[in-house]
Amino acid sequence: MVDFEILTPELNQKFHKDGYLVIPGFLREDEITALLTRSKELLDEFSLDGHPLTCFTTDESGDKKHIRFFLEDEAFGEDGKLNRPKELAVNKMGHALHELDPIFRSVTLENPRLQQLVLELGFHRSPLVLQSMVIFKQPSIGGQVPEHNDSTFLYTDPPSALGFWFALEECTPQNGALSFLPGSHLRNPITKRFVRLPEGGTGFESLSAPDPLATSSPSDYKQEPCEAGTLVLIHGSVLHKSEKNTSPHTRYAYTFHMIESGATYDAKNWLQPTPEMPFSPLFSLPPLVARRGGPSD
Ligand SMILES: O=C(O)CCC(=O)C(=O)O
Repeated sequence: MVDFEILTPELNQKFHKDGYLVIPGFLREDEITALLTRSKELLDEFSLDGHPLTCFTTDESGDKKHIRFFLEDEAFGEDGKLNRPKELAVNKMGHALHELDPIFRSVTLENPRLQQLVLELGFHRSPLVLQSMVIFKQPSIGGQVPEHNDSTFLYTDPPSALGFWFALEECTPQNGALSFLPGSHLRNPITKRFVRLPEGGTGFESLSAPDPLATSSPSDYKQEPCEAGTLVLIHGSVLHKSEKNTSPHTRYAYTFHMIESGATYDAKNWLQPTPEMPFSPLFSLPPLVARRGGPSD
C-alpha cells in the first residue's frame, strides 16, 4: 500500500454526485510511456493474416483467450480491403490485456496506488477485474462511441460495474475526449442488458421500461478534455460518450472495469470467465482497511 491519501473526501463526494471523477496525473510518466510503447508494439506484432477483417462485435471476443484487434468501419475501401496501414486501422484491442500482458498487468492487477484508490473510493468490497482494452481513436476515422452506460454491457445483479479509463495521450474536443451526463447514474436505472442470445450472437434484453422523463439533450453533457496520465473513474450507470476523432492525431486510452464479486454475474453475459482465465480479484486477500462510502449509490 502507499502511505498517502489519493482521494480527498471532497473528490469522493464528487464521484458519488456526478457519477464520474477526473483524476489528473494518476499515471507516472514512465507508466504512460510503457503503456504507449507496449500498445504500439502489440499493434506492430498484430498480423492481418487470418484476421476476419471485421469491425468490432463483442461476441467474437468473449472468450478472453487472446488479445484481439477490432478494425475501424472507415478503414475499409469499397473493395472491402483496408485503405490504410493496419497501425492506423485498428479501433481497439482487448479484452484480456490485464491478464496476459505484463505491462498492462502491472498497472492493473499489481498496482498499489490503484488498490489504495479502490479502498478509498469504497465502491466495491471485493472487486474483480475484467475486460481491459486500448482504444486507439485513429486520426480522422476514430469512431464515435454513442451514449451508453457500462452496466448495460457488464451486467451484474445488482449493477456493480466501475470503469477505470486512462488517457495515454492528450484528449481534446477534436480527438474524441469523453463527455458525461453528470448525475445520470442517480436518475437512470439499468433498463437493458447486453446478452448472448439463445439462437447465437448477441443482443439486448430488456429489464424494465425506460423512464420517459429521463431524457437528455446534448447540451446537458459535460466534455472532459484532459492530459495524458489522467484517470477517469466511471460509475457503471452514468451516461457517457465520445465523439469521432476529426484531428490528425491519435487518442490512445487504456481502460478496464471492475465488478463486485458478491453480485451475480450470470451465463447470459457476452463476456464469460473460463477455468483457465477466471476474473481476477484486485485483492488477493480481503482488504482489512476501513472504507468510506458503500458499494452502490
Ligand atoms: O474511449 C472512448 O472513447 C470511450 C470509452 C467508453 O465509453 C468506456 O470505456 O465505456
